[in-house]
Amino acid sequence: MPIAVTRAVSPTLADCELTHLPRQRIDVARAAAEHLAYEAALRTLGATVVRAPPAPDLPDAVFVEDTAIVLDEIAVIARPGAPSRRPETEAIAGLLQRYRTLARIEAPATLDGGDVLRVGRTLYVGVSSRSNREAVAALTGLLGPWDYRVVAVEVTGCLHLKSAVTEVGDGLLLANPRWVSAGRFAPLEVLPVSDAEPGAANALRIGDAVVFPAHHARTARRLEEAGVRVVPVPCVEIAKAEGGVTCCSLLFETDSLAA
Ligand code: CIR
Repeated sequence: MPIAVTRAVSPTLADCELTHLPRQRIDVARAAAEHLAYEAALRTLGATVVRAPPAPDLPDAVFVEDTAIVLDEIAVIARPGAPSRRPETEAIAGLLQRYRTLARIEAPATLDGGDVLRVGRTLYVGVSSRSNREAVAALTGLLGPWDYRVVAVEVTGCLHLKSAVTEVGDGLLLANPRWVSAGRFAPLEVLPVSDAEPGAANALRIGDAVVFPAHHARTARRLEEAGVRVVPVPCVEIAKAEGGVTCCSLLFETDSLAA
């Protein structure tokens, strides 16, 4: 049973962290509507949506992906690189402990979940403005009891590793090769985003489909030509907050009805 943990758009979203984008006016009501459409898309793909308690005073709370890495064996509570985001993790830890044993990333390590791309038993970890090499070492240590391969990947020009590359099918990645070196992922195949859509590499895979921003139509066409089923969602206001489709959920399998 796939679970998708989400968290409501905060009324303070306009005060979000921004790193690579200029601040634009964000229509928070519209962002909330986009988020509802996103949750509906997750449900149509078979996920049970479990909402974490809202955090109206935390502008970036909707981006739950950054607060944890949930694997089959364990959930690792992140230590977000932006200090303003660290208070987001406690409520998520409280929720995830119903499903998994917890471990934590501790200082001086900083890690945003958006920097962790799992492909099979490999975790690619972005070294970015949010996540550091200490986090790569910490994750390697925490996951020692299980057979994961942890691979550091340099990220430049965008916020997170998953802004630059995501998995869209078996053995198939979608990437912006300007932000990450495609060779790092060999022998996986890499489908490049359209040059006109540098921010289009962030897709959320569920089974044989990807949830994907409707405003990246050129890259959507490339995905469909590659045989990937695309489920478009509106994501314009969320994108102004430097968020995308992976950021708004924590997806994992459970056989427990703990929710
Ligand atoms: C931030 O800068 O932290 C938020 N405004 C956006 C976080 C997006 N998260 C993600 O890509 N995983």
